[in-house]
This record gives sequence, C-alpha cells and structure tokens, in this order.
Amino acid sequence: MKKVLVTGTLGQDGANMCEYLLENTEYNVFGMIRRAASPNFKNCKSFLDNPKFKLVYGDLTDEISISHLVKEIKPDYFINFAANSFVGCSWEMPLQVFDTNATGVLRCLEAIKEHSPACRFYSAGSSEEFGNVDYSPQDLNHPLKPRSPYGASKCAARHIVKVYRESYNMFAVHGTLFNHEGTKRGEEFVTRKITKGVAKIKKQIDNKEHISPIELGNIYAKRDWSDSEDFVKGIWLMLNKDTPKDYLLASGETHTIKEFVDRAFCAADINGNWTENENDPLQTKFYRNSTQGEVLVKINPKFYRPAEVELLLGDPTEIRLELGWKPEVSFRDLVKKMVKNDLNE
Ligand code: NDP
Ligand code: GDR
Repeated sequence: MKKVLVTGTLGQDGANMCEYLLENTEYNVFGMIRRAASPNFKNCKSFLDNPKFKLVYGDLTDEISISHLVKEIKPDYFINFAANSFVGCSWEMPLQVFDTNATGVLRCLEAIKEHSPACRFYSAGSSEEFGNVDYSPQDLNHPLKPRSPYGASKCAARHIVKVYRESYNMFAVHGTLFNHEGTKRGEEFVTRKITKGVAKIKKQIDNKEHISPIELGNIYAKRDWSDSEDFVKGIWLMLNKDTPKDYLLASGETHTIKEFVDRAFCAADINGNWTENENDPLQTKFYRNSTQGEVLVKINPKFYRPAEVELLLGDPTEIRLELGWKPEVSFRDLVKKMVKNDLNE
C-alpha cells in the first residue's frame, strides 16, 4: 500500500490533507509533528485513531529527523505544509522563518534524493511571493516581488524546488496558493480573528454584557480567499499528474478585510455601520446599528505591518483547464461556515 508523509499535521492544511487522504484513498498516512510541551490536537480529532494514520516526530530545522523519516518510511508522496506561516511575525524572526520555510524545503529535497528518489514532493508556496504586484490577476509568470521575510523565504523554496526537479529529475512541485481559510484556521490570521471576535460579541450581546471590540490593522488590504478543503483537493491533483509542474490555486475574486468584517457580522445577524476618517484612519470604527451603538471594530496600529501587500488576486485558469480543478466554496459561504462554527464552539 502506498505511503504518504504529511508535515504540518496540527495546522490547517496538514490536518485537512490527512482527513482528505484517509477518506478518499486506501493509503497509509504518516502525520509529522514537531515536539511541543503541550501540542494542540484539535484539528486532528477526526483521524487520530484511524488505523491507517500514524503520528511521527520530525522538525524541518533538523535534517537528521527529516532524513531519518524518509529513510524509514520511504514515502511515495511527501506533502510539506510545515512552515512558520504567519507573515506578520516574520520580521521579528527572519532567520527562523528562512531556516524553516526555505532551508527546511531543501532538507526535504535532499532526504528524498538520497533515500526515496521516486517520491513525489509538494512544497507549499504562497501568493506572498508576488508581493507588490505589477498586474492583476496574478499568474505564474508574475515576477517575484516579496514584501516580507516570509514572502522571500517562499520565493527561495520555489527556486530550490525547480532546481532539484531539473537537476535530479525529481517529481517536485511548488504550488503557489492564495489565502485559504476554514474552521481549522489559526486564530492570529485575520479571518479567524474576525469570526472568533464576532462569535464572542454575539454572546456578549445576547447576555447583555460589555462588548469587547475586535482590533484590526489595515482593513483596506485585499485578499483572494478560498476554502482550505477545496485547496487540498487541488494539491492532490498536482501530485498525481504524469509529469511534475507548478500550479497556482486561487478563487479569482478579491475582497477587502473590511468586506470580510461586514459579511461576518451579517452572518451572525448583527447590524453595523462603518464611520471612516480619511485624515485619521485610526478613528475609523464599526458601530453596532449606528454611531449611537457600541463600537464593534476599531483600528489598532499594533497590527500594521512594516511593509504591506495591498492587493492579491489570483488567476486559477491554468489548473482549471489542465486538471479540472475549481473552487467549490464561495467567499460568502466560507465566511458563513467560519462564523457558524465559531458561534457553536
Ligand atoms: P499553519 O500555520 O496552520 O500550519 C503550519 C504547521 O507547520 C504547524 O502545525 C506547525 O507546527 C508546523 N511547523 C512549523 N514549524 C515547523 C518545523 N520547524 N518543523 C515541523 N513543523 C513545523 O499553516 P497552514 O496550514 O495555513 O499552511 C500550510 C502551508 O501552506 C504553510 O507552509 C504556509 O506557509 C503555506 N500557505 C498557506 C496559505 C494559507 O492561506 N493558509 C496560503 C499559502 C501558503 P505547530 O503546530 O507545532 O506550530
Ligand atoms: P496573510 O494573512 O498575511 O495574507 O498570509 P493574514 O490573515 O495574517 O493577513 C491578511 C491581511 O489582513 C491584514 N490585517 C490583519 N492581519 C492579521 N493577521 N491580524 C490583524 O489584526 C489584521 N488587520 C489587518 C494584514 O495586514 C493582511 O493584509 C496568509 C498566511 O496564511 C500565509 O502563510 C500565506 O502564505 C498567505 O496568506 C497567502
């Protein structure tokens, strides 16, 4: 039976990929986690006891552990989601980000080359590689213009994957994925922060308690958001082609953070209105019902970034035409699903 090694198992995409593979294939799935004092298995509840699933330890910053795993398991597929994935903190720990996201990918490629050369490798690339964009929608011909240490680390990973593919004839692909979210999304990312915040406010309103507003940074940035569960299907298609090729996954729509806020409150049946202040953006607020109501969202400059990616909009035409992939969950339904989940939690 074929074997799949998935990294980043406790995170969003790793857990969704394990779930997808266990439901849709007969393959044995090895989920890699790194050692932590108190690991959080919340995203893996549905498959931890599945007999086709096994947890294994490894760390992308430790080449011995990666090499050992590949040598022992000899996987047919190695799907690498592990990363320091939070753009916002990548200025604070750039070396750690590079060691994990860029050199970490190199460690995986070397281990595969040495111990399981026929293994198919997936590297988790990002729309952050495009950064300060020249044109929209972005496709894979768009120049790499990252704006953060995180974005730069993913550019390095993209190059090294190509080099190994071409030098050693390996099946190694780097998917350039635009933002994707869902009920397993980490709580520091803006979508989940908003849906968690909305659920909390809904409870406070229902209980007639003091309302704690959601504090955000740049609400005018635009992102191309999709559902992570749709994306893992696209990644699996990329890995099962006859020949290796990089693809881009996106919805083909872009929305501001502000629009996400509007939809999230709407999904919780809470009416609100923005007041915007062009001269002093810090005074921009979202009020319940009208400016006489409580403040539900305010701006905190703490969440501004040293350099911002203002606009991302991807063109998924190539993967749709060549592999038949298209997103199934709309922006509207994604927001609703996340809010509903957080209201129930
Ligand atoms: P998450 O942050 O939810 O998951 C990342 C996982 O990587 C975590 O479980 C984390 O472990 C693990 N990890 C971090 N450092 C190491 C390390 N040194 N060794 C082993 N494991 C490590 O990210 P997502 O699931 O959202 O994203 C998956 C991948 O896709 C990432 O590479 C991300 O950069 C990329 N990506 C994500 C996009 C998105 O919108 N979600 C878009 C484009 C790219 P722990 O739980 O212990 O912290
Ligand atoms: P991003 O996601 O940086 O696009 O990276 P994030 O949700 O962190 O930010 C999206 C946009 O929202 C703005 N923003 C805020 N962001 C956060 N986190 N918290 C806030 O309070 C806040 N207020 C406004 C940000 O400035 C930004 O413009 C995600 C990650 O999953 C990466 O790993 C992945 O590669 C990219 O998506 C594609």
